[in-house]
Amino acid sequence: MKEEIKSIIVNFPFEGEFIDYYPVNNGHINDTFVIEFENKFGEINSFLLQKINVSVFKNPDELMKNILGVTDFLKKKIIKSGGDPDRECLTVIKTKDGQPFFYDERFGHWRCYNYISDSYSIDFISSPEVFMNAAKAFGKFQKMLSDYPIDTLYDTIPNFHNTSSRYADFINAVEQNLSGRLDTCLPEVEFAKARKADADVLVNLLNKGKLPLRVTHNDTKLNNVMFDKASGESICIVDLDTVMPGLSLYDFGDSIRFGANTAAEDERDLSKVSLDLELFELYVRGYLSQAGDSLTEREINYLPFSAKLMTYECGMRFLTDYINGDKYFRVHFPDHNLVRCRTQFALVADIEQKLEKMKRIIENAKSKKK
Ligand code: GN1
Ligand code: MG
Repeated sequence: MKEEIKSIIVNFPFEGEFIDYYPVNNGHINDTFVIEFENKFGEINSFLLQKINVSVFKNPDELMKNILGVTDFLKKKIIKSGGDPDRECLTVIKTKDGQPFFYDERFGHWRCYNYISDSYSIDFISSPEVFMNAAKAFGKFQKMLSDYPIDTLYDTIPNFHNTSSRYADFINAVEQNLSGRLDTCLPEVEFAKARKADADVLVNLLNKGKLPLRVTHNDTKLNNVMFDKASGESICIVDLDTVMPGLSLYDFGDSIRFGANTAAEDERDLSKVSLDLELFELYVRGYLSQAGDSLTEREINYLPFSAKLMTYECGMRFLTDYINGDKYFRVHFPDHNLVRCRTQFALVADIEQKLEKMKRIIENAKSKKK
């Protein structure tokens, strides 16, 4: 691998001597590495090198145009407000030829970002404040992009959070049973089918003009926030591949799905899976403190439902991929997608029990704002 990495990085304008690389293993789609160079003063400079998964992101030119547009826009705002654009926003490092990624038939598509020094990301909530900080970061991200020219964005993955179309993909997978695994996941298939009506709710509201289309992140997992090592404050939102026109509810709901679950996304012991209502409340407060003024009453009212819907959608995507034979998400063991699906569906069932309480939390947050 080191030889492959070396052949790729010579195409980027790095200074110093290439010292080492190591993989970053928390994504299910792209391959990510930290690469290190030593300069003549003996200092180590790090960068992020990423292989773009072009079977998922089929048009890397459009993908990178979105990212360059969004990062340029964010950097201007960060500078205006006195922030540090290199630390609070990703920076694409272009190739020696000025291209946003390097392509070679043998190696595929590779891009490079600055590495945000003295920062870390997490897969689990270490303290409630951390989740509050993540909520503020995603709320602020939403607000900063509220006047981004939405028509200039490409759909990097069409119908990404169109849950009606995700449902159709799922039914299609069941009918084709490409992997022959259908008989190993019948209860999960029934669980998904029983909630078909939910799949259409937000899509219908959007189509009727009752929910506004916004520029959204669409992959608001906790590990897509970088935190400052010294202060623990959130600094920067990363993984901008799916920044596209979408609903604010997608971003809110997906954050809850991942961060307010008391268990990991692929926990096998389903008794550990539940929605932590305190974390939900903290996220609501943090998110609304930043994005609240720009959200409509209806968006706010649908926040609890969005947590259920995004968890259902994600579970259904894992199940679809399991039935299709693990073509989309990276898996680390044979039934990984089924395990992930079961965890998501256990969380959906728990959210269903807690929806009334979640609605009360929203009412409470709204009355405090008034
Ligand atoms: C994928 O690769 P990662 O972890 O950033 C997926 C998300 C899912 C998530 C589930 C482009 O994100 O939509 O919610 O896995 N990204 C894509 O963990 O499909
Ligand atoms: Mg992602």
